[in-house]
Amino acid sequence: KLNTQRADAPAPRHRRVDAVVVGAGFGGLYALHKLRSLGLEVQGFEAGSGVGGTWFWNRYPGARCDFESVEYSYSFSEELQQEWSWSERYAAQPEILRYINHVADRFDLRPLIRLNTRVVSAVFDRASALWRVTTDAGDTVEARYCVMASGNLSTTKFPDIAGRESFAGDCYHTGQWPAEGVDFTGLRVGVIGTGSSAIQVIPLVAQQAEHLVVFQRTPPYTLPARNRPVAPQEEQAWKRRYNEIREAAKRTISGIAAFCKPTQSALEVSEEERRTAYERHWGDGRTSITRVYNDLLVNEAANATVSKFVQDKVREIVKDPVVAEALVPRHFLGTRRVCLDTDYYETYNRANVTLVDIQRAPIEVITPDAVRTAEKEYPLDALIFATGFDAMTGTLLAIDIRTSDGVTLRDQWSAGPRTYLGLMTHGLPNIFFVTGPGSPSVLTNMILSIEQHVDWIAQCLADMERNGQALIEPELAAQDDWVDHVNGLAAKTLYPRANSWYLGTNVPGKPRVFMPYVGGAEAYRKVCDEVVADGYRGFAFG
Ligand code: N01
Repeated sequence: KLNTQRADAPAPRHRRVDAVVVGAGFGGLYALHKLRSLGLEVQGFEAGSGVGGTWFWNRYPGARCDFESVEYSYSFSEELQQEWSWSERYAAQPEILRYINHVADRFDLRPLIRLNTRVVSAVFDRASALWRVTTDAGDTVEARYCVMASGNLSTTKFPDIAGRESFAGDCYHTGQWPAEGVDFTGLRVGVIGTGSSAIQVIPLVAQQAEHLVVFQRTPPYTLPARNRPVAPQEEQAWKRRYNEIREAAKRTISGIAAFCKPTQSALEVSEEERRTAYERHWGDGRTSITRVYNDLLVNEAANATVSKFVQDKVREIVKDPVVAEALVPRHFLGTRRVCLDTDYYETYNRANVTLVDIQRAPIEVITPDAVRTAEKEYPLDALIFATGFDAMTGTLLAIDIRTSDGVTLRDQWSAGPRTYLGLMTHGLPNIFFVTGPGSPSVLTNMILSIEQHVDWIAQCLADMERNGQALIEPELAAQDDWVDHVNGLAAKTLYPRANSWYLGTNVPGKPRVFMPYVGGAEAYRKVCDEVVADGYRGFAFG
């Protein structure tokens, strides 16, 4: 029961525009708005039957944002942020999707978007300096610029487990959840995976299913979200301070004003002081625990203090000591995405929930009515794959992006993504990646990073139009230096020490490269601004 969320594709269209925007999630919608405001004619394409991107597809029970809504929202329009009200501290998927739809209407973006239409190729013709974009609905659109806002977590991934296709019960992927919802009442349900999606879906499915079996390979670190309704006074206070909050967010590593910018080492304070600080952050309901001290993500001994703190919490909450021990994460906290949950660990105290440690006894086969591990068979009526995405590069590489003289994105990125500033790749002129690999993107508040990238791209296009420049691409040397810088920074941290989708290790055969820029939102913005101030240093124009 995989949701493709597609209606019949509209009749094909052939036209010439100034810019194509691929994707109508947070990134694509803002790009459409911004580019249109420059006076450009823009064509948007969206594979789904509605706008929303991530929030359109990930409709599983419990899906909600793990950044507070006050920060995980657009800042580009004062009217928008004043008129919209968030009902919860961490908005759930339906509310975020309503917000995105409101934005599409409020800024009249729908006429710019072809829904139910997946871009399959983009070929740059050197002679005419135009991109020719084709879709699975048969459209061909020529454009001077392409803006890829196709998402970092938009290509779902299934595990290569023998017999997967033979399962006779209903199968779901959290990232392609049926819009009409699913009723698991009375069913024996299996969940494979224990990442951010799984920790949200598990507590809710456990409340419904007759029995839930969770197949866990790597235990995550997850902290209590402490979600709650937003009180009217709280909302008014936000709304008075919105500009201050947005500006403060820009001056942080994570792009979140509520996250402190650490100045101290974890090792220069007493154990008691550390414990008090960690308790405060555990009580706050944020993932900011990784930012309490400035060396938690670079120093093993410092990290051990915070990792142990959370590990002990797991042992305190989960009653069965064997189950608790299996749930205790072993990697350095923060090197894989830290999750926020509501009752995740508590769910394992329920009588109808079984945790299966597939690190110890791997899944051998999926049969028509069961999942069999090296130790035991688990009969199931339904199976949920919470197995993640071919992150950051998967969606871009699924599109045949090339030039007429044979430069292809797939070749350029064959050993891992290579970009200048995460924005563009050498050899491929006039095509921009919104929050692409080599930018802070998934390590930060995505909305802040999307706005920063789209603003940068829009300014760049406005400058090109004004200066009569038709082409832009990064110089090879600038790109090489940037890639070295991104890799060098990552290598100084603990991030590459854990397998994760940041490194592509969840996809067999994918090059092991740490893809996001770890230097933080503030430092990254400064570099981007300096590049512009320095006459677009590292870019060549034609
Ligand atoms: O995916 P994941 P996700 N056999 O890749 C397991 C964002 N997000 O959809 O770690 C068995 O994190 C895999 O095990 P392992 C957020 O950025 C945000 O949960 O490879 N298991 C892992 O446990 C997040 O990080 C929000 O050992 C297999 C799980 O499947 C990102 O999206 C909510 C397997 C995949 O976890 C992705 O999260 C949801 C196999 N062959 C998502 N293959 C919020 O804002 C994979 N697994 C709240």
